[in-house]
Amino acid sequence: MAGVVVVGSQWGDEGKGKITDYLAQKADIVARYQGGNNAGHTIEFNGQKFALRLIPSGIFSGNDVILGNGMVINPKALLEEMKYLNDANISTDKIMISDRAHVILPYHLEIDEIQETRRGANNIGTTKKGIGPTYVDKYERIGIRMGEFIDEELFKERLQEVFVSKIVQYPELICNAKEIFEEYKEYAKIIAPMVCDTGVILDECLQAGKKVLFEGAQGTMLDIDYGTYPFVTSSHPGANGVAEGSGIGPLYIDEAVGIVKAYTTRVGSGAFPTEIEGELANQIRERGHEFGTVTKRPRRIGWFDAVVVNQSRRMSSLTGISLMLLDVLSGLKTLKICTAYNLDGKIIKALPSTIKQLNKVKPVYEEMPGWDEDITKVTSFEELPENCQKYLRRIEELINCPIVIFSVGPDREQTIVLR
Ligand code: 2SA
Ligand code: MG
Repeated sequence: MAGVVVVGSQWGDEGKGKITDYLAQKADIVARYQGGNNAGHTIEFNGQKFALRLIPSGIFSGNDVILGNGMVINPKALLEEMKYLNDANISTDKIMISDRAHVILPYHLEIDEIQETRRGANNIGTTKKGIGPTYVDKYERIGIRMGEFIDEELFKERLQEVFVSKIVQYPELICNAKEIFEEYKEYAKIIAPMVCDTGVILDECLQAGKKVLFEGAQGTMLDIDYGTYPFVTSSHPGANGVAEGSGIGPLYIDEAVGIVKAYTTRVGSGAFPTEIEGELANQIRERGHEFGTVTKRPRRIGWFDAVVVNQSRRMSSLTGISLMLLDVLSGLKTLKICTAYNLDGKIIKALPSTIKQLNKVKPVYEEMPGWDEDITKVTSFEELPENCQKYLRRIEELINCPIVIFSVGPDREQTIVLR
């Protein structure tokens, strides 16, 4: 192994934090390559629960951790998260931040809010962390990158220049450049020693045969190109985003583990073909604690959608699946799996590109009998009830990818590694 990537393979919140934490123990370095503090990775061990937004989960294993160039980083949120970890006696000395990562500033947060309001009923349901507006600046080529941010003079200059154009576009902005500068130049001083060319560091590690774990955030259905556009985030959460967002080439990636729930969830707006509502959805939501880590929003619930996961396998060249929250399904009489979509009478096996079509598709379901047993103490595949084993085997067949890990509870001990 050289490079391994952990990929959210539905709409995010699949339980990546837990698997990253597990795999991080075998890696030398852990890197994030996209997104920002819109992520919410929950890790539980020794009866303690941590929620990370920006810092890679490898921080708990004492790994070197990298915030890659493909990320958008809110300096204030980063320092808060470091303090949160330090207060729990977890060292943050090994954080490295790409000099090319883009900086989220207060106007990005305000603009995120303003845009969502302007969208009205068609709002995306963003996390309002300024993610989209910061990526817009990146591609408009006016963004402020970490390398500039930590150069006080340059930061001041760039900020003034950018702010002038922002205030024209968004006259309702409350923040102002002077105050932002005064506050953020202090953050820059603390962050400066962590900023470097992280692509070079990753390359050196990989060349030396060290193990790098790439930690994806969100999920492939939120990919800016291949997700349920425009109800997506502004980055590439899959393995397809690793090279772009970390400064190394794609051939370093040897394994891509897709993290998948045994059912499906989504937060925010947008099409969700296998969505279920009512009592059953409530039951799964409560049992699976399906509420956003960052925003506490109740997540929408649906059946397992093989079309979605199959697309994720394709986009990320998944080599294995980690099936999460399997225990949540115990006690359901019948389980449904979506094997294809029916679009105007035509059976399709890939997601259509427009929301209009996506809103029209009808899932084609296959039904399987459920199981009643409590499986939270299971330690092997063989101990799973027969119907549960069949459910796993069927999923593997449908997505043409082996299940390499399954999980039956939040603790490190409840992760069963198959191969
Ligand atoms: P944004 O803020 O621009 O990235 O939002 C755009 C869409 O992407 C979705 N999105 C997410 N979906 C699931 N989980 C996410 N992270 C947090 C978590 C979410 C939370 O892990 O729990 O706390 O609510 C995440 N981040 C972005 C978002 O819902 C929009 O649909
Ligand atoms: Mg999450």
